[in-house]
Amino acid sequence: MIDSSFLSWPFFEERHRRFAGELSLWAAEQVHGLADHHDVDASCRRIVAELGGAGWLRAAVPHAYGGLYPSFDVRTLCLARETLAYQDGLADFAFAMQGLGTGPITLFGSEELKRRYLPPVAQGRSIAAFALSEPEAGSDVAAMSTTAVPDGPDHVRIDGTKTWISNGGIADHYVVFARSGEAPGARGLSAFIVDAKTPGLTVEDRIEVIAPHPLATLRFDNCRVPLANRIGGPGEGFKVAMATLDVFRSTVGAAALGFARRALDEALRHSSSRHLFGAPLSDLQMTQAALADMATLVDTSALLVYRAAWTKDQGAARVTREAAMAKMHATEAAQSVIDKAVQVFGGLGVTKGVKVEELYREIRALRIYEGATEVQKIVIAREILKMAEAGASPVRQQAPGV
Ligand code: COS
Repeated sequence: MIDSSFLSWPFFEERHRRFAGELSLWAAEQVHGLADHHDVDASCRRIVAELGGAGWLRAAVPHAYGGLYPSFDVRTLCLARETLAYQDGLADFAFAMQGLGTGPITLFGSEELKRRYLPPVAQGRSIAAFALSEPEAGSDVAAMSTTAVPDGPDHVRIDGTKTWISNGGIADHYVVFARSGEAPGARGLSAFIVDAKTPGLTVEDRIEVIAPHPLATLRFDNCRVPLANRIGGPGEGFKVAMATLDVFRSTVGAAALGFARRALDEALRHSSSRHLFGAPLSDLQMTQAALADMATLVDTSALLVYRAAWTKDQGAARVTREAAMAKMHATEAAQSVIDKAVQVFGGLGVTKGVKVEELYREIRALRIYEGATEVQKIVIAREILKMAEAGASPVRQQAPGV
C-alpha cells in the first residue's frame, strides 16, 4: 500500500500497526503464488492452509481456542481483510469465511462446540461456511423455509435448500439456519452446525460467478443433526445471524477498501508513467479530478469502516447502524473508485490479466452479499428512527466507556 498513514489514526493501537505491517509483507510475498483463479477450490484450500500455518487465521477465533484475543478484535479482522484484498480477492475470501463460518460459534456456541470446531479453523486444517440464504430468502431472512424438526430426544432433522453458500462444496462444516418453529417469522429460527459428511447433505449445484469463488447450492434431505450442535437457544437463530453480521459487515467494507486502495495505487502508477499529448496522463486535470475523487472515497470508507470496528471493540453491544453504514458506503465507493481506475487505464483497463479488470469483477458481489446496499439502507433508517423515537440523537451517541 502506498498510503498507510491511516494506521496512525486514533482508532488503532501499536498492536494493530504491527499486525498490518507484518501481514502486508507476508501477503505481498506469498499471496500471488497461492491464488490461482482457474482452480478456486484448490486455491482456497491452499490459502487456508498457508494462512493457518503462518498464524494469520488466529485473528478469526478467540484466544482460548488458539486465537489472538479474548473475543473478536474487529479492527484486526478489518485490517486483515483490507490487506489481503489489496493483494487478491480469493485470499481475502478464504480468510473471511473462516471467521464468518465460525462467528456464530464464537459468539453463541457451547464450550464443547468451541473446543471442537474453533482450533482446527484457526490452524487452517478445517474449512468453515455460513449457510443462511435460500432461493426465496436472501435479504428477507425471516422468510426462510429450511426446517429443523425434532427427531427423537437428542436430534433434529434438517430439510431444505441453501444457496449462494461461500465455500459450498469445500467446507468441512456449515453453520445452517433453519425454521425450528418456536414462533412465526424471525423468532422461530435456530442455528446448527452441520458437518459436511452428514448423510443427506449434498452439493446440488456449483455456481459460477463473474469473479470465481467456491460457491454452491446445498440440499439437505433428512439430515440428522445432534441437538448439541445447536448454536444459541431454540428460536435464537435470527439473533445469532444478525449479531454475527454486525461483526462481519464492517469487514466486508474493509475488503472493499482493500480493493479500492489497490485500484487507486494502480491508477496513480499508470497515470504517472503513461504519456498522452506529450506529458504524463497525471498532468491532465481530468485525470487529477478522478484521482482526487478516488482518494477521498478511500478515506471516507476507511473512516466509516474503522469507526464501526473501533466502536465494537470498545464493547458496544450492537453496532448495527455503524456496520451497515461502513458496509454500504465502502462497497459502493469501491465500485466507483475501481470504475474510475478502469477509465484511467483506458483499453488496458478492460483487458484480461490487468489488475484493475480483475478488481472490477471482484468488487461487484460485495454490494450484494451479507446484506445488499438496499438492505443496509433499511437497517440504517430503522436504527436512526428508533433513536429519534427514543429521543436520542445518533450524533450524540457514544460507545460505552467513552
Ligand atoms: N443483533 C441482535 N439482534 C437483532 C439484530 C442485531 N443486529 N437485528 C435484529 N435483531 C433482533 C431484533 O431485535 C428482533 O428481536 P425481537 O423480536 O426480540 O424484538 C429480531 O431480531 C427481529 O428483528 P427485525 O424485526 O428487525 O427482523 P426483520 O425480519 O424485519 O429484519 C432485515 C429485516 C432486513 C433487517 C434483516 O432480514 C436483514 O438484515 N436481512 C439481510 C440479511 C443478509 O445479510 N442476507 C445476506 C445473506 S448472509 S451472506
